[in-house]
Amino acid sequence: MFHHVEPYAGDPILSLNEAFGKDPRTDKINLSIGIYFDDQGKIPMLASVRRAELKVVEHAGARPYLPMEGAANFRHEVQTLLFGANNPALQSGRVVTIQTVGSSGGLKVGADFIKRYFPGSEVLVSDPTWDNHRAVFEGAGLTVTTYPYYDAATGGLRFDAMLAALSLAAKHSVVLLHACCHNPTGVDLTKEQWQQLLPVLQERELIPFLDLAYQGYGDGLYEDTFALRMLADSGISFLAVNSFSKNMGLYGERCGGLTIVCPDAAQAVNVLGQLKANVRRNYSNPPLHGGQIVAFLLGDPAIRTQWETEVDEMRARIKAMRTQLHAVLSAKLPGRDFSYFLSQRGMFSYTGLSPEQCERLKNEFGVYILRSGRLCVAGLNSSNVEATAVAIAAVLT
Ligand code: KET
Repeated sequence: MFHHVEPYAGDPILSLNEAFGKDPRTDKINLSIGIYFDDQGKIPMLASVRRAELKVVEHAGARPYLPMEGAANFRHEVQTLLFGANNPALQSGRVVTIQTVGSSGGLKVGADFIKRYFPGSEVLVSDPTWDNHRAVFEGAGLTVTTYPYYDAATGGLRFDAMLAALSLAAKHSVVLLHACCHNPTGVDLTKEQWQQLLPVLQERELIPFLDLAYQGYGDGLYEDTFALRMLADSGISFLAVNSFSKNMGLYGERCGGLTIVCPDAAQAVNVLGQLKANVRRNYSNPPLHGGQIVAFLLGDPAIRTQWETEVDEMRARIKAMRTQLHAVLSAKLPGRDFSYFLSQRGMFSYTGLSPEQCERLKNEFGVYILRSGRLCVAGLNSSNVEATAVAIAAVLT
């Protein structure tokens, strides 16, 4: 019956992470998947999340289905986290948010929405981007192409080329943008560059689709929403997904949101209705537990403040690891420029290592980074940063 089913080649991130799990070496180092590990090499259970979860469990009762769009308190807290409580866009009723199965689920529901109402639109993603972006949009039946983004020569942004390409994009093309902490490069637009991008998006009537998977890991929980707030202020319509996998450590709970900012409240009602219909025919409604932890945490001022401090600490630890890796590598290979480790932000650095060098890192040193050269800085700690630098220096010489 299934002889025509071909083998799955695996996923470049998840399969490598699984390979790491099976590697018997005790000194192996996992810098593959985008997960934050603490200085002991463990995924932290944030104290704020633990407190919120205990409260949720204490009050837990029957487990009815959630509505298709998710829990009202979760959706409300997401909106205020993304836009600020007094944002006029929220007050006008033109912003709709649904609770999704991680931000991945939000991307898929958003992609299905685009396919249905803008069937001819192409999706433009940055070159490079998270591998799954292409997979999700193509899986929804859309055509995906790239716009210039990363400059391998400088380790920076090809901003002029990006603007030029988007200025030529067809009307109603979807432009996938990383709101902060670009994955895989760690290279972000500055505020000024976002402001320069805005008129191009408006003139071409492009549909921005923002991915905010790393809120809090760039410059701060509030600062990292700059692009969303700027677009909302401009009156432009756009989609955005956000995630609590990384900033609350709730990876396996699958807590995310899809938000669509519409021209007015009347259109927002219909957009929300179609998102609900889409959820219904995919998975009916999202799960309850993780979303309630998120909603409780964000709604409790004391626990929320504690969480904000914990996010600040995670961000600071990553920055400290960047500094250490840079220092050790610069000392070992004085002729080379490793300043990209310092300028790139978020969980990842793009090392420029070739696939062969990445293979050597894995096979000879047990250091796992993606074949693209993406290194998860959040997997470094005071016990493995030196060994990582030694291994990188070895494959570079
Ligand atoms: N968007 C981006 C840009 C992203 O890097 C991830 C996860 C997600 C969305 C999905 O997050 P979630 O809300 O958990 O569905 N990225 C890491 C893990 C993965 O590939 O699934 C990674 O790049 O390693």
